[in-house]
Amino acid sequence: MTTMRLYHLFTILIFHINFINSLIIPTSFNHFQSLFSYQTSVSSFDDWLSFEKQICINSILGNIGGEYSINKDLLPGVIIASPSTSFPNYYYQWTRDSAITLNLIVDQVYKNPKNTSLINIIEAYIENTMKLQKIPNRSGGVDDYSNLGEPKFEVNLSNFDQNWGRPQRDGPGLRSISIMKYLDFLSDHGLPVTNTNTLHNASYIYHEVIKPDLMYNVKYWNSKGFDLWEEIEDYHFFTSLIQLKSLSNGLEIAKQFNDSLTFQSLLNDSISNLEKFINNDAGFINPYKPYIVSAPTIYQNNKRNGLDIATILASLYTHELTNSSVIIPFDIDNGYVLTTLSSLIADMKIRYPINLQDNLLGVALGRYPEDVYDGYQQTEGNPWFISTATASEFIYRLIHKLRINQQDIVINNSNIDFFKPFINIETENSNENGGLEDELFRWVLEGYSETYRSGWKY
Ligand SMILES: *[C@@H]1O[C@H](CO)[C@@H](O)[C@H](O)[C@H]1NC(C)=O
Ligand SMILES: *[C@@H]1O[C@H](CO)[C@@H](O)[C@H](O)[C@H]1NC(C)=O
Ligand SMILES: *[C@@H]1O[C@H](CO)[C@@H](O)[C@H](O)[C@H]1NC(C)=O
Ligand SMILES: *[C@@H]1O[C@H](CO)[C@@H](O)[C@H](O)[C@H]1NC(C)=O
Ligand SMILES: *[C@@H]1O[C@H](CO)[C@@H](O)[C@H](O)[C@H]1NC(C)=O
Ligand SMILES: *[C@@H]1O[C@H](CO)[C@@H](O)[C@H](O)[C@H]1NC(C)=O
Ligand SMILES: *[C@@H]1O[C@H](CO)[C@@H](O)[C@H](O)[C@H]1NC(C)=O
Ligand SMILES: CC(=O)N[C@H]1CO[C@H](CO)[C@@H](O)[C@@H]1O
Repeated sequence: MTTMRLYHLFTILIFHINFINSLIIPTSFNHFQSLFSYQTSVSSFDDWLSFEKQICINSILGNIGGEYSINKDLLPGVIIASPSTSFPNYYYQWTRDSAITLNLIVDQVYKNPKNTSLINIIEAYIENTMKLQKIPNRSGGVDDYSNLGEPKFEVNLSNFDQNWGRPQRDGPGLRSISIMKYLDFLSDHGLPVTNTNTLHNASYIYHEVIKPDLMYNVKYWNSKGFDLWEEIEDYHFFTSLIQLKSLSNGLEIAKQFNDSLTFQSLLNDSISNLEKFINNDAGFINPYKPYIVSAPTIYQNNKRNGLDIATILASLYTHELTNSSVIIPFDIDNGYVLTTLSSLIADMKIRYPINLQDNLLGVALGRYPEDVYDGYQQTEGNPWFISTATASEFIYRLIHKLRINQQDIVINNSNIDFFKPFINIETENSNENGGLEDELFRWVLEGYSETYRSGWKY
């Protein structure tokens, strides 16, 4: 492989990122400003980025009860999906959305540990969680923890009593991941709990709020439930990976709080069983598919081909930017994960009319190929910001991971579908061993090589 060819790879990777971004970032800042009537002097991408970041954070905080809420009636710590109350009515708190949002707020406090406004919001959310965890609902009762699979609540902290796709078994995992991160934050900064009246101390939060969610994962990791899009009942790669992350972080925190060895080994056993389930038994890995099959029973019933942006979301969400002592499989550089993204792109490039224009700068992605939800009702599927932005974040994170670790780039049969558009593999491989069907295709760019390092100059 020549240096030229390598530049080609990086150039196209970077172009690809820009192309994806051109779909989510307005190409003209002026247009953007007039659209939202913000008066600023945005002059460069970096300026735009910090400007946009604050807008995003403020918009998120506007949807959370507390100091920054746009609706002052909203109870502190209640996170609404949207202020929209009709067409569609999203004025509810979803367990999953709230937990993921809270995770981001905890990241903000990590950057600004003295921000008591944000700390109050986080602790109010934990208090609300503690209340909701104690109420039986249509997902089940309190004694066997089954109520914790409830996906959605009214904003006044009462049950949502109408029909819904329930239970959704990723909720307790997502919620505990975020609250454990907050306890890590307190411990890293040597800070006490602020709201000692109801939350007392970190140990109390661990025992009263986190542990029930861990118990839920211990009991139900092997049960089917509804997916993150709230449509199908099955095992779900997203849900399983979230549960594994929650249990693994849970074991670490159980040790920190000197919990019983019995409980630690209960977690430990669930972790190894769930890991085996994810790698082998669930059917996420299928000998006939190069990508991860998101919901294996639905796939076996020929209802779906198994591709879903939820797989990419799962990989991103369970693998942090920083080193973690907890190792979760299917990191962003895993061949199955990479091939899931390239297969989604290959499908949606020709599926959605917006991607069929001339001079297309990128591929706008939807949730999954068979999707018929238009955002309000079932007509036809379409690309979504959440999916397209996820692909973009994924590629940034992949490059970041390779680069900071100076990690070898190994292109082989496990990930060749992902890399194929970026390099001229056919030419490369047209020597004595033949084409892409070659069973032992393997090409390595070593992380310490000059070619590798000079490639990052883009
Ligand atoms: C706390 O964070 C919010 C959101 O980023 C910000 O608007 C506010 O100014 C911060 N407060 C302090 C005291 O830093
Ligand atoms: C909470 O809100 C729901 C939906 O608006 C309403 O039906 C219920 O009566 C309220 N509960 C309380 C305790 O206010
Ligand atoms: C935490 O608070 C609980 C409830 O007030 C109390 O029983 C417990 O001793 C406290 N634990 C620590 C480590 O302070
Ligand atoms: C756990 O036990 C260790 C060793 O006995 C002790 O240093 C530590 O403070 C304990 N942690 C908690 C949260 O009680
Ligand atoms: C945890 O599980 C692993 C794998 O099953 C096992 O090797 C290890 O001994 C277990 N550790 C504890 C503390 O139970
Ligand atoms: C992450 O771990 C690797 C391997 O253990 C180490 O070389 C690297 O310095 C660590 N990075 C950070 C940011 O801690
Ligand atoms: C491809 O390379 C990766 C990373 O070295 C390895 O984990 C994987 O097993 C390889 N796949 C094949 C089919 O050899
Ligand atoms: C199984 C169970 O306990 N269901 C409860 C769920 O919540 C409603 C009220 O919102 C109760 O009436 C049910 O008994």
